[in-house]
Formats: sequence, structure tokens, C-alpha cells
Amino acid sequence: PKTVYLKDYTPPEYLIDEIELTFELDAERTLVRSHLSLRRNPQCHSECVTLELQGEELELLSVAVNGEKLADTDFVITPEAMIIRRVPQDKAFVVSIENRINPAANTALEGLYLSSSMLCTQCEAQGFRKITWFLDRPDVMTRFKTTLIADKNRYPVLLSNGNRTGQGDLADGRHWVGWQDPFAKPCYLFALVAGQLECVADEFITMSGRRIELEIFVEQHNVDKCAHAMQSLKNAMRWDEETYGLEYDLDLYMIVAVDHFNMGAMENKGLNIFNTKFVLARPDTATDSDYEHIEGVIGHEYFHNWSGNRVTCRDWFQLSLKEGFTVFRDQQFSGDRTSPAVKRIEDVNALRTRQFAEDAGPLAHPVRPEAYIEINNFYTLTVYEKGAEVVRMLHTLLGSEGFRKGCDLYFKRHDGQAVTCEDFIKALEDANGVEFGQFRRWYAQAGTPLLTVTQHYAADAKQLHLTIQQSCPPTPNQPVKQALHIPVKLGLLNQDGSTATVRMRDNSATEVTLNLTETEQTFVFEDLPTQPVVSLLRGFSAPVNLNMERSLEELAFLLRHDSDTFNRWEAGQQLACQIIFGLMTDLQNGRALQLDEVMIDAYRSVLSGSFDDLSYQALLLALPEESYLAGQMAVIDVDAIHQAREFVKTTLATRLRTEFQALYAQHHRDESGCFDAGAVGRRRMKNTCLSYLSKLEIEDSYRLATQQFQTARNMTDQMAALAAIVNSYHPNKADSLESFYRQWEQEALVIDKWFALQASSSLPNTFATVQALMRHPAFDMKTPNRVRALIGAFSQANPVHFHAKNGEGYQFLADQVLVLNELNPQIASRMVTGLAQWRRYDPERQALMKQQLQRIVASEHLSKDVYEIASKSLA
Ligand code: BAL
Ligand code: ZN
Repeated sequence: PKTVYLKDYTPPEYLIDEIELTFELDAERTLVRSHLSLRRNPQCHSECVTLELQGEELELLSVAVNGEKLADTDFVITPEAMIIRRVPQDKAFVVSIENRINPAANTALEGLYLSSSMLCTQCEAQGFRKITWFLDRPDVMTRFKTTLIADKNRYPVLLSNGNRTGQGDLADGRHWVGWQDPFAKPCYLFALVAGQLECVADEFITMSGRRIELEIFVEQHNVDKCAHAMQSLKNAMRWDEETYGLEYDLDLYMIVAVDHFNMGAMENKGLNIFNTKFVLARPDTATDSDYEHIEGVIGHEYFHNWSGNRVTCRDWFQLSLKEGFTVFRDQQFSGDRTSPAVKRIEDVNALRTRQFAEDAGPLAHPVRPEAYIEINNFYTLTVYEKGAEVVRMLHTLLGSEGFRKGCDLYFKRHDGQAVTCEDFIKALEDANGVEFGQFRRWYAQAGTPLLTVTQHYAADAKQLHLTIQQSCPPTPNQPVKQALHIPVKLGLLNQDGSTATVRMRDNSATEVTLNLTETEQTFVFEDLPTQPVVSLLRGFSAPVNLNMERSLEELAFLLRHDSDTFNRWEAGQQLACQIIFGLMTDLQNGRALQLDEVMIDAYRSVLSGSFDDLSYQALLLALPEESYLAGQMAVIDVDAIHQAREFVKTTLATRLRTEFQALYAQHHRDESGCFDAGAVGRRRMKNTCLSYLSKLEIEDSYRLATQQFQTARNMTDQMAALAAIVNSYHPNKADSLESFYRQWEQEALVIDKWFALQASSSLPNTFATVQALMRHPAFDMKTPNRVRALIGAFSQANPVHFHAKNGEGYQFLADQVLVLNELNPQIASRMVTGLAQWRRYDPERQALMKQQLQRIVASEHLSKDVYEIASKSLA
């Protein structure tokens, strides 16, 4: 397969000012007619007189230029393109194409496809070329007029981008609806939907007083699960006005929820298409976290209307321009809507466990990649989450006001354009009169930097000298790294836990941001009569690893006293990490395990502390995840990690049983349907306690879990109770799973939870359960959510069983990847990532994982998607 390089970018030879599209929709035989109004791009001076339009898997019926049908000798059709040998050069011209497609056969879910009985599209990144021939690249921005024609009974609702311009009935039982989008857009933002859908409607009055119609379309049985999504949309619209001064531009905003979707959601102009998972919620079917994720994703797609649609990407290497920025915006939004402290910790936790692993493995790439085989493989944690961290650092360096000034200029300067990451930085620089020269390296350099910190306190001079060295490990094609500009937030604590003033030369403050730009730098803090405790990288001010020697006592001190909510949590995590790693060494050396009293005291103090934000308290009690611990090891020992961590959890439960029971009782009440921070926090605390107590494997805890399972009237409590039952030796496990299934068999999203919970259990026999679930009538390889729930959860959230020594987990995954490769390459390639980190394991596991990757690469009919991930993993 061909590699595409950023360095080869050239502007398009032609532009398409307008497209008139007509669809005669049918599940198996959809007819597409398009008229493209083209002209040469004045910025492009090539001599070439041919026109190459991208198109794949299309059946051509006819093609004409300026109304004249082309003869077979006038053009060539390849598997990927239509090349018209000669088109007018000196004036605008129209290419008219008729082609046919089969949505029902489209299991890849790119282009136009069938989801349940509804027709819908997904065009990002390159799905439009599976609908008709076009200049399928984001820097070709076109005004779309679309007419949809379909059987009125089967497809009563017909939607596309922009505003409805007309509709009518046809004599043959069909009807039509016309749509026009006044904003020029790249074809990846095109969308259509046809089906039997109910509309939940509301309105929003913008800051300038315009009335926007809001419409959420779902299947009839889901009408009662849209209220939260609608409220979230209104919250997002208001927030973007208040925070960025950005107002919605069309008169109509539509969201459609579909069961079959490769991604979370898609920001098509005026017509977002969503995975049902990020729309549907009712207190009894969705957890508190689901509610939060829905609001976050609704916000994310809405925010794209400016960061992505009005200002879009020049080419796909610039993907982070819209994604990193929009993730940053949705993170800000969710923090403001819930708890900034909790949101930041959750985001960093996800970044460090998943993105850091990506950045340390064979698939590492810069935030702005330089090459790809299949662009769909670059919708990665690096482009999204690390990209958001890069934007966050710019926000930190400029401050809120400066950042806003920069964004204002960016949107004003580039409205209606397709631009680059460089244009974004330049706007921030120009608006603030600053230069981010060195900072740009964050876009080009892959890998997670490591900061190594040493400190020296000079009592006589009352000075603290802090030396920070930065380095970054080699990544594919980047053996040597240059120093980055890293903002490091710092605070100092006195020995009694109070805040010490940070004094550097003439400046004093309670907190500073150090600008680390050299490979090694020493910072001097003055006027410190006693040695302070350093709180470094506050708020996780840069996406880096930190190597700083700390005693358990110092970490416990910071866990008690740090005023920075992130670093307070982080101190607890590092304390737990050190202890778990110590226990792993004991295990490996056959020594009996004993939990350090420091840990028990620290947890006791969190349990007895008084917290306004109970969700935060619950996070302070969460042990580092196994995947985070794995990321810290030179050779990952999944069994030792699991055993040591379980030992810590069980010992804490045993020693602090009274405290956990008391807090459980204190916070246990039925507040189903209530989603304010207090109610959510109480549920989180209570369920954290239940999770610890279930480790005791005693009658009392079994009873507690059963009671909660049977009486819960909200999914958060029911799921937490079921998790406690499934992840212990609870006698009612089989019955509970069965009754849960019977209760919810009509609710696909709840059944996904049921699959995922079983697939991620670390208890014995899980692999047999997974195999049995593959044969369950509710399992379906053509439904991405179900595949992620079973195969994804097993291979990515069950280290102990996936990495079983005999290699059965690896073989199972490769088997499924090869099946999925034929059905849905995007989902197949996502599943391969379970094997990508093979070099991190012991030699036996390495050999077994590698063998499966080789088997995948050697198989026939491999999609570009799977080939790229599997072959790069082996390289
Ligand atoms: N643009 C793809 C889906 C998303 O990131 O919003
Ligand atoms: Zn996005």
C-alpha cells in the first residue's frame, strides 16, 4: 500500500464551488446524481489538463462534461479514481456523474450505509468517495445542494446539511426533500439520513437573539432517552458563547442517533450523526459517567462547528488542528459543568495510561503526523488527547485572556478557510505579540518527554535550587530529540502544610510557571527559612513523565496538604505505585507481603477527611490502574501487577472495613434521577466503598451487593453492584447476570455493559466465558459497540486473561481481527492495537504476540487499515 507524506502536499488543481446532489435512496440500490461546478485553482500552476476525482466501490452509469456525455475513451476508472483525460482550462465547467451504490452491503460503515433500517452516512475522513466521485480532500470547500428521494413509508424522514428548501410527494409513493447548506464545506462534513425516526424538538435563543431549532432524531423506542442530550446541547451552545464568544450560524441544528457507528459521533454541518451511546440516557439505563460522557461528546461535536467546520483542516496531517483544539474545548466545558478537579484527573489518567503507551510503542507519531497509509488509523490518542494537551500548554503560557484573544484572531482570520496547525499558533502569537518558536516542536516530535528533577536546599542562603533535565526517548523515525519548551507549574509548601511564597529574583507569588527550554536548567527560589516541600507540575501542566525522588512520607504529606487538587491526587497515586512496586519485588523474590502502614494511614485520613466534592474524594481512594502500573515497568509482569494491587486493595478493605462500611451507610440513599454534583458524588463514594468491601469475600459484603443490585433504581448503582458481584466469588453471580440480561435485553447499550463487564473480569474461567459470549445470540460482529464491548474489553481491559501464558488470548484476538478485516477494517485495525505493545512483555509472550501479528500481516485480502497497524507494530 502507498504511503502519503505531509511533505508532498500541493494545493488542489481544481476547485469545486458548488455541488448539486440527488439521491434516489434504496437500501440495496441507491442512485446518486451529481453536478460538480469546477474551475481551475488559480493558486495552482500545473500544466496538467486531466481531472482526477476520487471514488471507490462505485458503479458508474454515466459521466458528462458540460452536458456532453463522455465516451469510454475520454476517461479511465481505476479502483480509486476517475481520470477525465481533458477538461476545459480557461473557464468553469460542470461534470455530471450518475452512479449506483449498495448501502446494505456496506459493513465498513464508511460512506452511505444501513444501520438497522435507517440509511446514514459517515464521510470523515474519506467516506465521500464511496458515495460518488469527488475531490475528496478537506481543502476543497464546496456549497452543497442536496435532494433526497425515497419511499415515503420506509423513509419518512429525509435529512441533510443546512436548511430545508422544499419537499413534496411523487406519484409512485416516494417523496423528496431538498436541502441547502449556505456554508462552503469539505465533503467530509456532508451527511444524509433517511429513516423512520421520531423527532424530539426544542429551541435555543442565541446571544444575538436568533432562534435556533434543535432537533434530535431517534427510533421510536428511544424517545424517552433524549432529554439529557438536548439539555447538554443547549448548555454547550451557551457555554461557547460565554467562553469563546462563538454563536451558532444556521437556523437548525440536528442530531441523529444510530446504532452502528465506528466512532463516537460526527460533526457534519448542521446534522451531527451520533453513536447512540453518546445520546441516549435515562436514569435507569445510563450511569453517571455515561451522563457526563454524553454531555462531553455533544459539546465536542457542537464546538466543531467553529473549530473544524467554519475553520477546517488543509490536509489530514493537520487533524489535530481541529481535534486537539476541540478536545481541549470539550474538556474545559465538562470541567465547568461538573468539577474541574475531577475532570482534569480523569483526563490525565486516560492520557497517561493510554496515550503514553501509544507514544512509547511502535505506533508513536507526532501530534501532526508526517506520513500515513490509512488516515483512519490516525484518529489516535496522540492526535486527540496529546493534541489537547499541547493546546492546554498554549493556554497556560498565554493565560485565559491571551488565549481568548488568540482564538478570536484565529477564527476571524481564517473563517471559511482550510488551514494548518501553524496558522493556529501564528494567530495566538500575533494576537499576543509573543513568539512560540521552540514550542512548535510539540507538533513535530513524538514521544513522552521525561523530566528528571533534583533539588538542593542551601540552608545558609535560604535558597532552594531545583534542577530539571529533560529528555525524550527515541520513537520510530525520530532517534534524536530536541529540547522542548515545557511549562512547569510549581508551588511550595511549608513543613506545616501551609503555602510558602515562591520568590524568584524580584517576583513573588503563591505559584509560578517555569519555562523549561533547555536540556538542563536550574531554578533558584529565595528567602526560604526552612526547606519547603516542592509541588511540581501542578495541574499536570505538561504531558511528561516526572522522575523525582520522593519518600513515602513526603508523598503522604502532599496527599494531606497540597492545595493543588491534581497534585494532591497525584501524590496518592505515586504513594500507591511505590508501594505496589515494592510488593511486586517481594512477590518475585518469594517474600511474604505486608502493606506499609503509611498507606493505611493515608487512606484512613482520606476516608475521615471532609470533602465538598465527593467525586474527588472517591478519586483519592482509587488505586492506580493496572495499565498505568504496566506503563512504568521495563518488562510488564501482568500477574505480579494484578496480585500486588489486589493485595493492597484487599488489605485496605480489611484494615479500614469499619470506615468503608460507615461511609457506605452514610452515602447510601436513593437519589435516582438526580444528577447534581452532590448526588453523583454520594453514589461515587458509596460505590467505591462497595468495591473495596467486596474484596473481603464475606457474607456481609455479598448481602450488601445483592441488596443494592436488587433495589437500585438507577444504572450507576445497579451496575456498581453487579460489578461487585461479578468480580468476586459471590454465590449469586450467575443468577444476577441472568436477571440483568432479562431485565435489559431490549436495551442495546445496557447489554453492551453486560458483555464488557464479563469480558474484563480477572477471575478464573473468563476466557471460556468470552468464547461462550461470542456465540451468544446478542453478539454481532457487525455492530461496533458490541465488538468493542466483548473483544475490545477482553483485549484491552483484561490484562491477566488476555496475556495468558499459553497465548490463547492472542490467538483469539488475531482470529477476530481477521474476521473483522473483511467486515469493517476500521474496527479491525483498532483491535490490533491489543498486540502492538508486544515488545514490553517477557520473551515467551513476545514470541506469541509477534507470531499472531505475523499471521495477520501474512493473511490475504488485508485492508490498508489492518496492514498499517500490524506491519508497523512488527517493524
Ligand atoms: N471528527 C470525528 C469525530 C470527532 O472527533 O468529533
Ligand atoms: Zn472531534
